[in-house]
Amino acid sequence: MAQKRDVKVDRRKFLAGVAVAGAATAVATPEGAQAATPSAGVETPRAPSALPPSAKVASAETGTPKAVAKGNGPFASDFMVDVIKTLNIDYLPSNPASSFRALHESLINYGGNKKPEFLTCTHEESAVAMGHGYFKIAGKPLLTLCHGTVGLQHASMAVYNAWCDRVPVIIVGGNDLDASKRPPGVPTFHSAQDINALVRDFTKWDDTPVSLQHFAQSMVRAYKIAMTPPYGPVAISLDAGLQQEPMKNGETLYIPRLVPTSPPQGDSGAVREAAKLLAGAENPVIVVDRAARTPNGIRLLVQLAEALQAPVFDQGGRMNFPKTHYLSVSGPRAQALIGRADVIIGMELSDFWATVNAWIDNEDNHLHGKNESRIKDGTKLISISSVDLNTKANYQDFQRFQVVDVQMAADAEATLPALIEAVKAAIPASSKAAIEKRGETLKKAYADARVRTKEAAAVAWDVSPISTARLTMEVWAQIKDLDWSFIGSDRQMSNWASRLWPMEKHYHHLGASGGYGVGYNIPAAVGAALANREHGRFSINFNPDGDMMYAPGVLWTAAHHRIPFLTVMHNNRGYHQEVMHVQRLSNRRDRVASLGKTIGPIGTSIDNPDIDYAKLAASMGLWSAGPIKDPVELAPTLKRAVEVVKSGQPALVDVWTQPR
Ligand SMILES: Cc1ncc(C[n+]2csc(CCOP(=O)(O)OP(=O)(O)O)c2C)c(N)n1
Ligand SMILES: [Mg+2]
Repeated sequence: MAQKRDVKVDRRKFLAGVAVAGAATAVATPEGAQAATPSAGVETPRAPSALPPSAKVASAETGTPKAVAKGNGPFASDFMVDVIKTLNIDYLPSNPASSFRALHESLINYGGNKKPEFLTCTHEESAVAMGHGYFKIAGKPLLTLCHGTVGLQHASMAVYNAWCDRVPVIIVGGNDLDASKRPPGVPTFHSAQDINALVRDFTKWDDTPVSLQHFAQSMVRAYKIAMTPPYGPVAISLDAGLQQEPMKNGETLYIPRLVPTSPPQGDSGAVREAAKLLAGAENPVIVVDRAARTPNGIRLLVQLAEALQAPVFDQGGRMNFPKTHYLSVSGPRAQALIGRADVIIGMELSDFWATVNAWIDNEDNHLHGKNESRIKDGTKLISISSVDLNTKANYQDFQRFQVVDVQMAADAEATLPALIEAVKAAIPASSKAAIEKRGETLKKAYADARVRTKEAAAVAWDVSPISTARLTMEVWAQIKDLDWSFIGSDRQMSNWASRLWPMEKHYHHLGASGGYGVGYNIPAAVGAALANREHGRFSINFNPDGDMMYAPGVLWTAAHHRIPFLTVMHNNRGYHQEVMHVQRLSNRRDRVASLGKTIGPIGTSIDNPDIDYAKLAASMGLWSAGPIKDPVELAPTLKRAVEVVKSGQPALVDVWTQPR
């Protein structure tokens, strides 16, 4: 067979270790596999479903093989593995399924289960969310194989979260496309004419390759599209037949070289206009959400902020700006500064409207909420956001419409170098003293705000269930001298970690799910911990109870694959967000919320019986402790848990907490 490929990248030789006789070549198959595959040239009718093994097959599967068998390859799915290996993807978290059995078999037997390594997942949603969390640490995507209709249906919420959070995940869905060859029964239920339709509204791109060459192009294209800002998920539907067949004699295939696409940069005229507004502003404010795509983004934001001595309000979609910097603002102080601003630049915001407008839910006589502008008349707004290039019609993740004066459909990080230069050039010498004074005022206000935050954290220090601030600081005391990475979300814990911990590096805070689809936190934490593992970082996760119960099986994945991280449960024994919603409506309607037999309004509590998360974790092989209700017990237990994690294992400590 002629094998002409113009690949220059490093990959396994397709025919390595195989005897080549004349024009006919064969790939060595695992020992004993011969009996399970039809011999070359013999037409074997396709069986309707799995057959009982023949004596020959049974002996091949259970007995000691006598000789190395010859297969009838090379196999199409081996070539697919060659393609995948050029993309430098380290892991493949997946739940196994027949629709991609050929690729699965090639990955572990032909590909040696390396780059990517198969990680066994107990739910497709967990597999995709692992890729989501992993990316935010590693800056590289993972690949997830999904089973036709049902696997992709399970995966879909995680794909949506990745879409909203602008994170690339690559999904290959197995599908038995050819109805005339499709095995009857189960595979038909799991097949569709177009499985990608399930996720098309919240993926950047999808394809259904119909040939091996098409597959090679589609995989490389998918990778490039996913990894071009704005990042996002992509899906490839992969026909089971295409994977399973031997390659055609004489087929000439190549793997396109992967060359990254550069991100879109703001138009130079718009950059100059924005710089002029910022340089001339009396009270400029910088608001960021997913602006720092890489560690360099953090450095660039510091440069811009310092050039202007402007406060930076980090909305927390990523770790954008060091919390330890005196220009970092948050909470009511950030709102007050926005109220005084004459120029506001928003970078990669998911909600510009809510940045400059307030929406008040529980006001009398405003059944649909009360809207209020947060800004002065005439405040100029500038936006740099690559998501303007990524909008689709159906899902409403683009938020309310906001009029903006200078709007760049561009990547903020890629635009920052030009913007910083333009701002420096636009600042008149006469303004330098005023800018410096602005910085001095902000420095003092920063120090005052730190004191107020610490005072607030001390409130109810000794209560049981334990205050979220106390828990946050008890954990901090145990990890502060380590190279720590906060891989969970602190949104439901009054953001105490973001308010109190000295977050500076890109792996100190990862933001949240993006689409607010609950069930993201624990699998994303496992994915992030996986990415931290090779750096020897200590991964720390706070996990809400409701989130944990969507798909706790990912704990087993962490134990099985030795992914070390510490999960501390924020176990408020309920869906507290929804407690507040039902309570709010009851208040508005002047009714007492019905509690039934629970601690919150019916339908919002997770108690009676209380879930024992330590036992749940222990059942899946994790070291665990709790439930801890007395704050005095936290320090010694957390100390032991930290030692366990340092030894390379996952651990979970269950803590009964205050609601927020
Ligand atoms: C998939 C999904 N289902 C339901 C919701 C609605 N929801 C929003 S917050 C929340 C409560 C989650 O409970 P938990 O994770 O324990 O957090 P808590 O509010 O108690 O801190 C729910 C159910 C959602 N956002 N996503
Ligand atoms: Mg809860």
